[in-house]
Amino acid sequence: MAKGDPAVSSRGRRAAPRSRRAAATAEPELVQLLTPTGERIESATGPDGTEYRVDFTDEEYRGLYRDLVLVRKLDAEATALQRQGELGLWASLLGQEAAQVGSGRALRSQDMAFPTYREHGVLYCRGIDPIMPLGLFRGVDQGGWDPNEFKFNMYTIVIGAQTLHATGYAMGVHMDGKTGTEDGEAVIAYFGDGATSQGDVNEAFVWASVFNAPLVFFCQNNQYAISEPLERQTRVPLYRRAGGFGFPGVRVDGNDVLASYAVTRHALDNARLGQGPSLIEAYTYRMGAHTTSDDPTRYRIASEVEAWQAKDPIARMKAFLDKQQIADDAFFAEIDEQARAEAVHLRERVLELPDPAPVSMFDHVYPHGSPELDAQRARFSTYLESFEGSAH
Ligand SMILES: Cc1ncc(C[n+]2csc(CCOP(=O)(O)OP(=O)(O)O)c2C)c(N)n1
Ligand SMILES: [Mg+2]
Repeated sequence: MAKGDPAVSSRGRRAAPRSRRAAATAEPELVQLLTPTGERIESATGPDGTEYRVDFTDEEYRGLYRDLVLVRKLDAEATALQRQGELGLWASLLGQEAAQVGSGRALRSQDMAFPTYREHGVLYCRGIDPIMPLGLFRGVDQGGWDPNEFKFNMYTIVIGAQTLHATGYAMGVHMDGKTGTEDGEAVIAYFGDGATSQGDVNEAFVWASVFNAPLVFFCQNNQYAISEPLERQTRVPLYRRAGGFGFPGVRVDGNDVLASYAVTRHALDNARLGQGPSLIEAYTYRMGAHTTSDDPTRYRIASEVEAWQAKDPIARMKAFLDKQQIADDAFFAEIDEQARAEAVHLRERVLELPDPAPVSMFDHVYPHGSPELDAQRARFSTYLESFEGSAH
C-alpha cells in the first residue's frame, strides 16, 4: 500500500471503513425491557425470535432496586478505602450494576459462576459477605470464600482464563448427567469485551460448542479494556461472534436490570435443559476508572461519560418504581440509610482485618511444601529477624 493511501492510518494501521467500525460500536438489536427514562416495555424479541419478558411482584422489583443501590454503595466504599491507603487496588463496577445484579439474580441455587475481578455485584447476589474480596485487595488473605459452598469461583485476574475453567467445569456437569431436566445445573462465565480477543476465550467457545456444555458466556461489554476502546477488539458486534462457533448470541441492554435478568434466565434454563452454550453481550459502560491505578481522562472524553450517565441503571429503576407507585420516598430513604449503614460496617471490619505474618505467604503454595520453598522461608525469616525489635 502506497504511503499516503487514505486506507492506512497515520499510525500505520489499516483503518477499517467507517461503516464497519460503526457497526461494531453502534447499539443495534438491544433487548430492553426498561428504557433509560424508566418506561416499561412489555416484551422484547431477541435475534433468534425469542420473546423476553419478566413478571415480578412489587416486592421483587423493590428487591432488585435495593440490590443495585447496595452494590453501588459498597463499591464506592471500597474505592474510598483504596484512596485512603487501606486497599492495594480496587476494580470498580460503577455503571455495571444492572448487568451484574440482573444476571446474578437469574442464577438458580445449583448454578456455578466463574467471575473476573470486577463481579462484586454477582458475588453479592450469591450471598457472599462483601468483606471477602476486600481481604484479597487489601493483600491480607487469598479471597476467603469457598467456591463450592457459594457456587462462585475465585476471582480471576488472568484475562479470559476463567472461561476455560468454566468450560471444563460445564463439560463435567454434562458428563455427570446433571443436565436435561428443569432442575439441572448450568454454569456462567463472566468476562469483558477485551477478553474476547484472548485465545483462551475463543478456545472456550470451540470446546463449549462441540461438547454441548451447559454454559452461558456472559460478556460485559463496558466499551474499554483499560484504555483500549471496543473498536480495537472487533469489527462486528460481539454477540454475533457466537454464530461462527455454532451457538446463539444476544445483545442485551446491560444497564437494564430487568432485561439482563430475563436474557440470562432464559440462556441458563436452555443450558440446564441440555441445549448447550450461548453468548450474552451485556452492552454497558464502565463509568469509573479501569482500576484505582488508572486515569481514564487520558484516553476518553467527558461528553462520552456524560452520555452514558443519562442511561444510569439505578436512576431508570428508581424512575420506574416511582412512576408506577411501587415505591415511595420513605422506601428510597430507607434503602439509602441501609446502604450507608452497611458501608460504615464494611469499613469498620476492613480496618480490623488482621495482618498475616509475612512468612505465611509460603504456606499455601503447595499442599505439602517443597525443599525450595522451605529454604526461601528460612532465608526470609532470617532477613526479618535482622531488624531491631523484630517480633518474627
Ligand atoms: C492474560 C492477561 N493479559 C493482560 C492482562 C492485563 N489486563 C488486566 S485487565 C485488562 C483489560 C481487560 O479488559 P476487559 O476484558 O474488557 O475487562 P474489563 O476490565 O473492562 O472489565 C488487561 C489487558 C491480564 N490481567 N491478563
Ligand atoms: Mg471492558
